[in-house]
Amino acid sequence: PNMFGSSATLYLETSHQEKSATGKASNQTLQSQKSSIQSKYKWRIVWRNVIAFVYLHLAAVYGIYLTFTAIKLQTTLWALFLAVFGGMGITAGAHRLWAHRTYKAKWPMRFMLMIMQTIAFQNHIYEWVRDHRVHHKFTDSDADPHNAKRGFFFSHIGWLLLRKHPDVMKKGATVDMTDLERDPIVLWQKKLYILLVPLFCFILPVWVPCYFWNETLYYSWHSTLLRYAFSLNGTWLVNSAAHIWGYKPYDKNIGPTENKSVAIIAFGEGWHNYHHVFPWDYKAAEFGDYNMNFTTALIDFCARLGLAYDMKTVPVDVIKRRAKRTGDGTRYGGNEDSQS
Ligand code: ST9
Ligand code: ZN
Ligand code: ZN
Repeated sequence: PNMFGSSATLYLETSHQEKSATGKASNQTLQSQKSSIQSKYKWRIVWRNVIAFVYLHLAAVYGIYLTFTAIKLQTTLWALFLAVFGGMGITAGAHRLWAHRTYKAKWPMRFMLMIMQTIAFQNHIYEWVRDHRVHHKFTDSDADPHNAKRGFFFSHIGWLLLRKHPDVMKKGATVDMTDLERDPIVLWQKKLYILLVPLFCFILPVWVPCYFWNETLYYSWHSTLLRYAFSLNGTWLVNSAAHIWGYKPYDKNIGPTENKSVAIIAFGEGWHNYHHVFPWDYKAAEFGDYNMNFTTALIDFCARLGLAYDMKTVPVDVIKRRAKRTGDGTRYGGNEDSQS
């Protein structure tokens, strides 16, 4: 095993074995067929991304040190605000609205969510949603962009450091994206992303502390990188940790898990076993409690303002029946009526 996942190792090893095995007569046909298919996939490391992410994480660690020694408190509060604001652009916007259509939103809300999603710099909405829909359709297989079968490192960050597996493109082409192609706000962001990202993820966030409370450019820059690295890792934990550790009350046969720590860090996106079984639920969880699902609170608040509507949920008896049929028994197991 290595950091890009054991299955990738297998691909490299089989292609190597294929060469060395040509002289040997006793090579199983099935084995060599498998090898020739798998050997077509080789890692192609994208060094630009490796360098960028190494720098980002070094700067973020230094940013932690500066936060406790030099950076002004206002600057840190500003960074925290942007982490939450941008994070909600991902959870309420890219994820629950655009990727899964769990509710509908009027255009002023969609516009705000688009700006918030840009602050988070996790690719434009169209690309984010395409990767995410492909992740749901082909979960934990080679066609899943962040296939968790390839290990923690690959599903966390490794997938952003390599060219994609050919299956992602091939099978990904079957995913319908026409709804996003009809949303002018999504198309506008896609077209101008190259300008919007530097502006909303870096330039404005760095400028505000310098202008309003005389923070130094150097400190503001490192605070901004810390905020960005923090939100990225919080998001990536959904793909890594919440596909590895936790209970599977709704379907024990799939990889995604219920992970409370991730739910707290990712504003309610850690109830991932539930989410993969019922992806159309706007709560992305069985329960509506706000403390571990800040995103649901935001959507409900917007609904009260009339900005969000048509929120979809799943009837309790449907959840119960499914949990009893395929769950691991940690919820509604045995006698369903003893638990609320
Ligand atoms: C980032 C994204 O971090 C994080 C997403 C996380 C998702 C989490 C889900 C959980 C939900 C909850 C979130 C909670 C959040 C809480 C916040 C808490 C604080 N289908 O990609 P390319 C085709 S991004 C169909 O270049 P390469 C397509 O034709 C970080 N087709 O592939 C495409 O062309 P076009 C910042 C697909 O060359 C062509 O292939 N961003 C699909 O292999 C080429 O696509 C970065 O760092 C598909 N899925 O490169 C950038 N995909 O687009 C990183 C591709 O023209 N990315 N095609 O249609 C890259 O540099 C590259 O994508 C690459 C692969 C090197 C990784
Ligand atoms: Zn999802
Ligand atoms: Zn997932």
